[in-house]
Amino acid sequence: MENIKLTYFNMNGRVGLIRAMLCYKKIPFENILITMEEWPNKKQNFEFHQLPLFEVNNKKMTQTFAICLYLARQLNLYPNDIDLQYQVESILACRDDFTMLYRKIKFKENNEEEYKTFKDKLILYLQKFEKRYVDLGSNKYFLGNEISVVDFFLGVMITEFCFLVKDEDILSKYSPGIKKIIDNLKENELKEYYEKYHIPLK
Ligand SMILES: N[C@@H](CCC(=O)N[C@@H](CS)C(=O)NCC(=O)O)C(=O)O
Repeated sequence: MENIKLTYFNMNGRVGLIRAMLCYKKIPFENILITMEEWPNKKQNFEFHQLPLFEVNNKKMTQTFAICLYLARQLNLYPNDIDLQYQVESILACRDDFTMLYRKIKFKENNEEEYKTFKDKLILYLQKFEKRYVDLGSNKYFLGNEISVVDFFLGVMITEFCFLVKDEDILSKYSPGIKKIIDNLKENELKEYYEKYHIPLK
């Protein structure tokens, strides 16, 4: 893959894991950041009037889920086994279950009830992810001994969701196996991403 551009806002949001996969695979890319001030005038230029936009040799791609799967396949971060492919798609699809709640928690004054709804939902999902991980054999990575796009999803997006829960270490408490994967990724495969691209949250 050559001549890669990724356009998004100055946040991790939907594209943290895309930046992380490119960084891990040492694929150079232009990390184009649009400010909120610029956005209203630029919005119309983008398909569906939303970001991210991913470009490979001027071929334009939209929709985060599809971009993630395209990249995972290109970069050998996607399993061959159809049951593991189901795991990938099913885990990545969980992102959308959090979109509205995530926005409320991240950008608005916290309302206690919304915070509790977010936290309870995240705990439920962490428990379900942990169960799948155990059922899959509790290996080095989520799907087994090969790293996949799911590990980037856990190490970037789920990590950011957990960070927003300030009053409890829910990752350790409800997903100890997944926490081990994430800690290991942060020391290794995700180290450079966290140093170069991750936008620290307050
Ligand atoms: N289904 C789209 C949703 C994209 C989306 O909601 N993008 C937001 C940023 S996370 C956006 O562009 N917001 C600005 C706007 O809608 O004007 C995807 O997964 O890529």
